[in-house]
Amino acid sequence: MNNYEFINVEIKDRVGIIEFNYVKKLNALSECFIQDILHALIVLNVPEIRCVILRAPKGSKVFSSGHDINELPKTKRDPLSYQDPLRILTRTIQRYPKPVIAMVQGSVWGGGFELIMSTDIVIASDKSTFAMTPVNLGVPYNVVGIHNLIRDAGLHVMKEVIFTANPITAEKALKIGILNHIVPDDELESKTLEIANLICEKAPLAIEVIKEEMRVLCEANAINPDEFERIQGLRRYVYDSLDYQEGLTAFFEKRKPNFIGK
Ligand code: LCV
Ligand code: LCV
Repeated sequence: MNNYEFINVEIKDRVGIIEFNYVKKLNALSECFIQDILHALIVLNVPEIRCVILRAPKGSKVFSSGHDINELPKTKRDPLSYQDPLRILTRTIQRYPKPVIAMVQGSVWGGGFELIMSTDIVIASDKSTFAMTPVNLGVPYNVVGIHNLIRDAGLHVMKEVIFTANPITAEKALKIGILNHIVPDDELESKTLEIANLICEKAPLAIEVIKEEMRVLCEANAINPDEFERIQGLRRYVYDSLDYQEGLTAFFEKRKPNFIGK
């Protein structure tokens, strides 16, 4: 079960636990890391497993530093296209026939924020923080990603979270509906397992169909094809912009970006 390079998988009763083991890259959502998670989700999709937990190692300072910025295309390509590894992972989690619980410790950044938003239940340490960062890099976040973000939390709050890229506290994240529970670090594992084990006692087929009903209903948004293509055109203008290149370059040069709106 544990022939993975970037995760450790453990089974506790009927709970499958996927622990990140990519700390050297601060659990950045690199393709190789995501491939391991996707493979483990397939392996854990058996009747005797009733719930899956995604977690960082105990005591983690960073739950996930978000997209691996090295893997973002330099320009002239959508940085968040349908086949992007993170897009595949969020879709897989949302369609996964068992509840997926994010057990969060440490700071959550960018794509990591969307990753936890794609899970079903989020239980976090009271010291964790959450930052949505596309405007730090000049990234035109994609339509599905934005929908994942604004669906659960109010629009005004999410606009401030995204437009300022300021990390928010666990308390604030709980208040706006991003988190289900916040607990002290030393209670995080027991609280998460308590909820996971309660789910394991319930009817799995009913859970599976109700989860899928909720996904379908939440995604039942009428957006006409012309509007969608118009937005894609606007996004292309952004990821072809000098600002997008400046955002990436500034990150690698470890300096503040100087955005000029072109
Ligand atoms: C590649 C990294 C990363 C990283 N990728 O350690 O949502 S969107 O649109 O923005 C989407 C595109 C997205 O998710 O973009 C990524 C958003 N992520 C962030 O903004 C977080 C960026 N990272 C940080 O702010 C810091 O690294 C944190 C606070 C996570 C940890 O700070 P700490 O001082 O502990 P360093 O910053 O020194 O990072 C250690 C090494 O990891 C690299 C970083 O460049 C550094 O590399 P070097 O050792 O070569 O200097 N690194 C960190 N995050 N997402 N590489
Ligand atoms: C028939 C009952 C019921 C009852 N039907 O008194 O949402 S869904 O999908 O689940 C949907 C299908 C639905 O709404 O399903 C029903 C969900 N309801 C429940 O799970 C509540 C089940 N009931 C209880 O937990 C207890 O009865 C409560 C806490 C409501 C009351 O407890 P109390 O000790 O005061 P009893 O449990 O002794 O119930 C008295 C009698 O009423 C029956 C129960 O089986 C018992 O019958 P007997 O006297 O033959 O032992 N009863 C209770 N609820 N929904 N019958």
